[in-house]
Amino acid sequence: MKHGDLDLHSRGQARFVDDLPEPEGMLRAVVLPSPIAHGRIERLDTEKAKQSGGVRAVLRAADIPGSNQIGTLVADEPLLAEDTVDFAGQPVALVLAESEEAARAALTLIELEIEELPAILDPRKAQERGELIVAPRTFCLGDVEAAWQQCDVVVEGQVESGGQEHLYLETQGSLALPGERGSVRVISSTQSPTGVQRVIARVLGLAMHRVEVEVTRLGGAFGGKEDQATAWAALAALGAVRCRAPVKLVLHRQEDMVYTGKRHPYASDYRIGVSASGQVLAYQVEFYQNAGAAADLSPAILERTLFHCTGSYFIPNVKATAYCCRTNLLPNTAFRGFGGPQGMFVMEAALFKAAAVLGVSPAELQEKNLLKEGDTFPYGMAARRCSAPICWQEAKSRYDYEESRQRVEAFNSSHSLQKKGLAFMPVCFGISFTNTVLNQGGALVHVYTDGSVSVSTGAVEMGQGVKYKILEVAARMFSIDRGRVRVESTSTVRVANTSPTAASTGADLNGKATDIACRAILERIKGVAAEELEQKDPAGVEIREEQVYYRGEKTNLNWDRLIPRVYTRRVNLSAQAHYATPGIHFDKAKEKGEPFSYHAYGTALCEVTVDCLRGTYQVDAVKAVHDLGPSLVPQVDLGQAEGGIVQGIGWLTLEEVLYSEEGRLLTGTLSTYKVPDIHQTPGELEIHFLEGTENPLGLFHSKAIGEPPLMYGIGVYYALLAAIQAFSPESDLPVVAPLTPERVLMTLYRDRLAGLRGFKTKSKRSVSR
Ligand code: LUZ
Ligand code: MOS
Repeated sequence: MKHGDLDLHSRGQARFVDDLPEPEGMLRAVVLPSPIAHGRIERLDTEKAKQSGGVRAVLRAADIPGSNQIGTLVADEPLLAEDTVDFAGQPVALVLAESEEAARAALTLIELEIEELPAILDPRKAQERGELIVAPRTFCLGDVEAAWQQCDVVVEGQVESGGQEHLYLETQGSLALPGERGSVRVISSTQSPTGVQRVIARVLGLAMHRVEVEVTRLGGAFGGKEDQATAWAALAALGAVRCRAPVKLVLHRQEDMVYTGKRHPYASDYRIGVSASGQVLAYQVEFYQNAGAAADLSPAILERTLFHCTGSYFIPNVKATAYCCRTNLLPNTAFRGFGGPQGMFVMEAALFKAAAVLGVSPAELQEKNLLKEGDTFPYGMAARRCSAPICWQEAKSRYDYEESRQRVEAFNSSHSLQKKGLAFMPVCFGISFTNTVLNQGGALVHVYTDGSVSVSTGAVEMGQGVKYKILEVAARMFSIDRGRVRVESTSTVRVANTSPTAASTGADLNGKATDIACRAILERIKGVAAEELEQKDPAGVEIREEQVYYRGEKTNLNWDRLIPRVYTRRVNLSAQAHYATPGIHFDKAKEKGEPFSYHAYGTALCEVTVDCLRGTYQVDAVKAVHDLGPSLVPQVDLGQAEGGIVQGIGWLTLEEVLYSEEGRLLTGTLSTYKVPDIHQTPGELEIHFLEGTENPLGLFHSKAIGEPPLMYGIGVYYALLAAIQAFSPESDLPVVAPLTPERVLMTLYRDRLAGLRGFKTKSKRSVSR
């Protein structure tokens, strides 16, 4: 990793938005948020605030020159509130002042009166009241109604999964620099430079060519800056254009936690039908997505829940329905996995309970129903190059499942107040944006006359290491030293109409565009080399480790000598290229198609130990076999897998997003919201990249890595449930995440607690024939 930015990061020299040198006359912007979840604005008086020292302007919706609309999928989100507020934390006014202190002082002088309206927080209630952001969608395969008759056991249940704070190290922020004729240049901490450019143009009433958005790097994003960096960039740009001064808007940690949306909580109902031999014959599921107060990316996220509702399994009869429910919470947004984890979590709940009712281990049911080559997903696509069974078998043998199972059983029978649990988690994740249009990438490559190379793409570096993969592509294509290649910041001027760096596709889409651009330059370079060598056949020229060969023979030309010759002969040393994923399509009317370029597969084995006196637990091991194809940059892929797993564990075990009954976030600080630290990291965390596989559809035959490993964390939840079951054997354990130590304790003793007054447990029905 010598050519990365690790030296800058470790020395604190890597620059993020808030580290940029501050331009002369720069103003600071701060936002007045709605203090309540739902209400009608009766009065907004900014006069006193405007008179406050150092204040340049206080802006409200009426000050927006273009359209006060930042919604992208659905036009339902004002940049600044107009007549109503729909969630606590919603921006109502923007203060611009010479210092942050002055701006904050002015905030307290704004007079805001709101008549409170009832707030809906629960997605099921929202659905009952018809508060849906888009029409419900249903994916069907086979005929569930007919299939129930053939099942020997039919089991039902409810599942709840919670939100998750992104907690990127760098909070949301933007620096906006006004230019000539009302144009603006914005440095934004966004995953979606073009998305930000488009919205700023709309809000300011400008053509897109007057708005440049540039991103050097992000200090993490995890989906939280796919759509939700936009508001802060647009507010900074609005301030810059209105005040004709540079404006910086960077959220404090607590502001970021209180103002920005999170992973969607889901409530779900399922029904699963299994034959006596353990074949899952039918699965029906309804998802109630808590979208929050505006659409944001919720409909797309909901779609991915449907795509992954059967997880890593083949089920011949499926009916899955999904509701996008409008509530008065923060607009929830993209988060690593993008609705997929929520869908898979319910599938695993259904298998866990069905296994308990059948009296077999969940592993047996999981293995029996695992996807195999040619199986059809509910959306009509067939599983191809399906490595689900190999990964499962490899995990089973490599991690000594049989031995572990016996060891865990022996431990559990000899310990009454400590129990261990074991669970497999197979993952199958579709790679491509489910919105087909977004599956395109771009690159601009220059070779300078000294032989150094500059690469710009549409990909945003957010710590995931896409930069190193792009660098690797260019270095391999030219066969030059990695130190010769520089991967530039991402700018809408250099690469236009970019898709967000998201959906695990950043390296595939932009790496392939880089590949195409480099190839075009290389062809021209080879043409010149052939001329220089007085040879007829450019195809006979090859560059290997900076040395030029002709038909396998070393020549006296090398990269250093050749490139200036290309320039001297007036041949173009630059190329722009575009890549669009071939072969993908989806018909929303039929809910069938081939939405994904390919699927990522793998299996993890998870082990936990629960202290049944205290409810505390430790994650002993997560060991995964993951099919990645040949890794392009193994350190990057390993880092993504490890980080994803720990983040997945955090989502389902520790991280609890709580709101008051009035819809105010209660967990908006790091003292009330717990993310995993080294103590919650699995004692053993092992990732084995399956050997000998190839993915012809991926970058240098590799596979995308960003999101899939997060879902191995789901296995830790079911390992905890298995441990709880070992303590209090019953088939009807509630499936509510996060499974915090507090909730573990309540679950362990829920029979006894149920006798106490005022303590409610949900009763669940299971039907068995
Ligand atoms: N973002 C998006 C995503 O816009 N579409 C997707 O399908 C997606 N999938 C995963 C993560 N982000
Ligand atoms: Mo994402 S959840 O921005 O890939």
